[in-house]
Amino acid sequence: RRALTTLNLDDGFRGHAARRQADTVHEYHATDDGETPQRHIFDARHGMQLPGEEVRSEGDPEVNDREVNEAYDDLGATWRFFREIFDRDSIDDDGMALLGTVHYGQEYQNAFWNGQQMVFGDGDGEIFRPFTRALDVVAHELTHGVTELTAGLAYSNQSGALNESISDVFGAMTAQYSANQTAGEADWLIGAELLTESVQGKALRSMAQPGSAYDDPVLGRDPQPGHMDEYVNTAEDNGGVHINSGIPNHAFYLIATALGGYSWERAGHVWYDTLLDERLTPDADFATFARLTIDNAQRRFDEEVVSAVREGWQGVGINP
Ligand code: ASN
Ligand code: ZN
Repeated sequence: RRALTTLNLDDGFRGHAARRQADTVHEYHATDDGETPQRHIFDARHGMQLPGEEVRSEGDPEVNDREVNEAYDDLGATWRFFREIFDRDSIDDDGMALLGTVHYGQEYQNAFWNGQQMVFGDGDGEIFRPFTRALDVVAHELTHGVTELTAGLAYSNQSGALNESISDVFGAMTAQYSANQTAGEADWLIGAELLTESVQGKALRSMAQPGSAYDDPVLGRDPQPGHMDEYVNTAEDNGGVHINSGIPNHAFYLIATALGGYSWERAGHVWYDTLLDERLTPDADFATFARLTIDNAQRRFDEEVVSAVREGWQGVGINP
């Protein structure tokens, strides 16, 4: 049985190989104006050499390949979200080029950030659709780049689950921003567009109800907890980084929906301030992150926001 939230298969190996192959990317230059993204989309043509052949770059018209155009549009929407809401110009806040490879591997059922670029598989068509379908997943991968260059949260155990959760939080907010949805209107699902009709489930993960995203004969049941009482101690998946991320995911959901309005207006700023907070060290655990969100809520907002943040964490069993 393969946990859908793990979704990394033997990605440790693949990610490593991909990283070594990705040394041609330095030739792509940053934008100097901060007004547009600098996107470069590549086609791996079902191989695993990265980045592959460049098929669409910034300003080029649409091409005759759905996944290429989706990667281009979704990376653009993610860039705009970070730029317009957090005044961040790309992954490094210095106009870094956004490199995305599509049609990676054969029936590859995942997407990832390899330290230099984003990579998207096509799925197998039976369970998964191409991973460019889901804006929240594209934004999730880009956010791994932001986290790597800011807090640098270590990718195991609680700091790894925080790293994963931050990608889901900014992925969900990007999709909500793009659809102009309030916290109350949003479905808080991650990757809803990826599952085919044959799967008994709604999405890869649910921030509103972790553990409820799918229950399928092939995939098994969504293993995510939404409370510290159900924290999963496991050696798999780097200590359950895609599993226990349900806990901070649900805290963010509780806070954003309690505050109402758009999630990025208050909860999102608290999370972004915390991600950039120099006190957030690479080995931070949930409680440390939670305390910093309270402090950042205090710095930026009023007591209503501070209370909502505190109560959100208490709702998942963390007393900051
Ligand atoms: N899609 C996964 C993620 O971004 C890939 C992985 O586990 N490395 O977390
Ligand atoms: Zn991730």
